[in-house]
Amino acid sequence: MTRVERVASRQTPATIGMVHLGLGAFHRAHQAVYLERYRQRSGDERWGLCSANLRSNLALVARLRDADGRYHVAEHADSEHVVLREIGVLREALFTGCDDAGEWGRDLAALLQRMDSPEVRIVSLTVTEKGYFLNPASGELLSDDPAIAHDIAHPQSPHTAPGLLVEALARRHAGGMPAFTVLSCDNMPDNGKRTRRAVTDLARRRDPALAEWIAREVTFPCSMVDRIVPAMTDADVARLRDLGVDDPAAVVCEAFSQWVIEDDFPQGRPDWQPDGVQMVADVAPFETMKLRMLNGSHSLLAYLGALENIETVFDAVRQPEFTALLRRYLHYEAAPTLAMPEGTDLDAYAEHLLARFANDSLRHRLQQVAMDGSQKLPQRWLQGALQRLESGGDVACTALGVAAWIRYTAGSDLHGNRHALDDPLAETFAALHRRHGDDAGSLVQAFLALDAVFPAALAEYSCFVDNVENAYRSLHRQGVTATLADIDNLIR
Ligand code: NAI
Ligand code: CS2
Repeated sequence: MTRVERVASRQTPATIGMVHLGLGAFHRAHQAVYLERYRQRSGDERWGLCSANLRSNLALVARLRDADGRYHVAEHADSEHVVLREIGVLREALFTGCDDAGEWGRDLAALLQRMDSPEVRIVSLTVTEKGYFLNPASGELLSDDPAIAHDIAHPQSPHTAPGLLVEALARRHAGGMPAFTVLSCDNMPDNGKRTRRAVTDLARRRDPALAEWIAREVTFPCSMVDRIVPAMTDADVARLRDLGVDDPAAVVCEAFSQWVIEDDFPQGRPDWQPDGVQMVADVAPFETMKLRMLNGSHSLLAYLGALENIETVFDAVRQPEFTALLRRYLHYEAAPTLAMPEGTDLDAYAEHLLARFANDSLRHRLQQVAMDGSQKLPQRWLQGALQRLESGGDVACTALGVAAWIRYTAGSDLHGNRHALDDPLAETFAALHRRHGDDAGSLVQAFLALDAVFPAALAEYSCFVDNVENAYRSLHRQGVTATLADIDNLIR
């Protein structure tokens, strides 16, 4: 019997003080929840939300509008305990993407007007790692990407998040308004610095004086964000209905939540520390820890599990070989690369991660985690692996992970089941698989030469290259489970 705790939301409308770009599941289960809890506790109604989708899911925006922005978050500690939280802090839901008629920007004017209002002091983002249009390895703006090229040519009707930020800041600058703070909430290393890079590089192409003003006046604090929020499935919607919540805009997530933010908000911010937000001077240790340990483990499960047609994170960690691999990766490959503040217990953090992955109420599909590998793996595996190799350590688990990822990009599992490949570099990968076919040696070399993904120095470690090749052949020869059992024989 599931024990349900219901938390209602107050009716009073809030003033919109924060605009969010990327009205996805994570935003609704993380930033919006912290703002709702802050509002409930403090009574401060100045931090209502206007949230916009720039790309997908017009239907969600319509549903939220029909519900006056109200929706529910089901926070599961496990399948026996759930907190059903009503969210009322979302005051405005907008869509600026391309609609079914092929029209872009239906709410663009409304969004830019909202971002130009003096009450708005923070603009946050969850637009996925690829939504910043930066080269994942070098961090440079992808100025030849068609979407960025569009925004360079049509700066007043932007399609991208960087384009939108530049246009909104240009209007505030022209109107003599103070800037707003830009807060990235995506899983990227130095996410604030990278967002600053994307915005100032794009602004410089438009007007160097504007770029200077942005560099001087706009802050881009970094943040570490953490809460597992799987994409909703029909089974999740039905489960909520059984709990008395009929809400097509609802989200399901784990009970755990963390938000560590660099405290750099000259225009002000909510005093949300009592609601669980950690304000710090330096986010980098927390960010790197989470990206390498949690997200690095997720990606290991995603590619190795998907090759065996395993569906969810929960299904994968129930297999002892996978949990053994994660323990080895966490304790001997990821943790040794981290420099944490005094008193941080990485062993306890690792064990807590395994417990979170074993949450039986979350159907977190491996295919969702496997998405956008080219954008995710540099910060999850590759920078840490290089550091480890430079200090003479071995990276057996990472080498196996890279081999599994390369095989995953062929678009099928080891049993011939096809899967969609959702990645900005999907065509590049398809061409490499066509060119190199079953020649594991040249295929692996070709992938490791992709400088948009792999640091060039990694391929100079012949032991790493050999280990990836050996693992790739072993996956083909004997499958995932046997390869996991045989990992020590594969590694030189
Ligand atoms: P989602 O699929 O529910 O939403 C993705 C959002 O990104 C949508 O609003 C979509 O319109 C937008 N988007 C995608 N590509 C874009 C682009 N090129 N330009 C502008 N907008 C774009 O995914 P979800 O779960 O909300 O995750 C989004 C991001 O949040 C992740 O990529 C990650 O960086 C971060 N995150 C997610 C967590 C999770 O467990 N779901 C946890 C921690 C961080
Ligand atoms: C996941 C993350 O889809 C993915 O890539 O690894 O979204 C993960 O669930 C979160 O970062 C957890 O905070």
